[in-house]
Formats: sequence, C-alpha cells, structure tokens
Amino acid sequence: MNAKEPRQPKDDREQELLDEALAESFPASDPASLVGPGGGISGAEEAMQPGDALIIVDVQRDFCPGGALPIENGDAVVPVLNRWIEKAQRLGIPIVASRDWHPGDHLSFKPRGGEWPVHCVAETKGAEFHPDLKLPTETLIVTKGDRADRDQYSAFDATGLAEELHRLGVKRVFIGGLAEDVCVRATALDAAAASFSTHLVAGATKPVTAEGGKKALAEMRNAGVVVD
Ligand code: VGL
Ligand code: ZN
Repeated sequence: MNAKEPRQPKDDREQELLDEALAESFPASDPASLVGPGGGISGAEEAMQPGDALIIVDVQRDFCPGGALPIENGDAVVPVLNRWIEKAQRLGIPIVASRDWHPGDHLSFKPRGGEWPVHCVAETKGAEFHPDLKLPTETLIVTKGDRADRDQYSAFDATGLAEELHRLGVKRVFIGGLAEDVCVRATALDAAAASFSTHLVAGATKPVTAEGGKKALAEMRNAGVVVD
C-alpha cells in the first residue's frame, strides 16, 4: 500500500462516521446548510435524539405545483425533509408520514359545498407522496380524511397516532410538511395538546396563503409549539 494514500475506511459504518465528522466540521460546505432555519445540517435536526419522532404531513402531489390544490413552492419542503429523514433514520427515530386520502365525494370538496377543490382522492396519482420524498420502508403511514362525512386535518384526529407514539416512548416531535395553515397547524396543535414537546420545522413547511401561514404560526407559538 502506498503510504501517501489516505487510509481507506474499513466498512460502510466507518465511512458513515467519517462523513458525519466531515459534515460537522464543515457545515458550510453543504449547500443545504445555507437554506435557513430548520433547513441546514447545522440546524435543529442535529439535536434530534432517541425519544423524538419526525412527522411529515401530507407531502403529496396534489399539494405541490401542478397538483389539484397546489401550494406555492410546496415542493420546496422535499429536499429539507429528506435531510431530516436521513438523520432520523440514522438515529433509529420513528418517521411518520400522513396522507390526505379522500373518497371522491368528501365533504370538504366544492361539489359538496366544501372549501376545497377535489384533491387527494384515494388511490389516484394526486394522492401519491411527492416522488422525490425519500420515505424509508419503515415509515409509519397515517391515513386520514378517508371518511366522506368528516374532515381530519390533524394526523392525530382519530388515527391512533398519539397512542402509537406514546407506546414507542416518544416525548418530542418535529413536524413539517403541507400545508402550514391547515394540516400542519392542526397536527402541531394536537401534538402539543397530547403533551408531546412539539417543534415545527419552519424551513420544511409552506402555507396555502401567506396570511394564513402567519396566523397559524402565531396560534402554534401560543400553544407552546417551538418554531425551529
Ligand atoms: C389539506 C386542505 C385540504 C392539508 C388537506 O393537508 O393541509 N389542506 N385538505
Ligand atoms: Zn383534504
């Protein structure tokens, strides 16, 4: 072996540790560290630890540009959440992904007098998770909104999620996804009400309207949600 050559890592685990050490000593070398609060590797996900869970709300095609209920820059949450997923996975922290999963005649749809265009109809392409979201196979999928006559904006609303997280020993949750002023808001308020220490990943969520987003942020903060 040529002594001048850097020593090769023994195995994948060693390589991973080296990568991590490098990332931590040179956070600015990673473009994602420049995306602002909650978005960088030097951000709050460094603080994730056992007892935490990551909750990704409704990152589905219909809520992204080109979808049926498109949120401006909705897809911008994807790369940020992918970093959180990677970190959570490395730490063995539970990852939850909720999905809006409506029957075609859901009460929230305009043809039924509701507020929203027809969106996230179960089993359709629009209801699929964003194709670039890197959900691991062990992700806990929470299906909501699947009853025609009730809305379930919160991933905790009659889904059993709080019980499951308590069972897993989760004390603190980090929440991101879509939309900040609708399902993310409802999920964060319910998480706080269920006594989880609740963090909103501000860099990983987008509102339907800017005004709604501001109002939702204030409500979440008032309820004790920490905005990272
Ligand atoms: C949502 C509007 C209607 C959301 C769901 O996931 O935030 N928004 N249904
Ligand atoms: Zn919906």
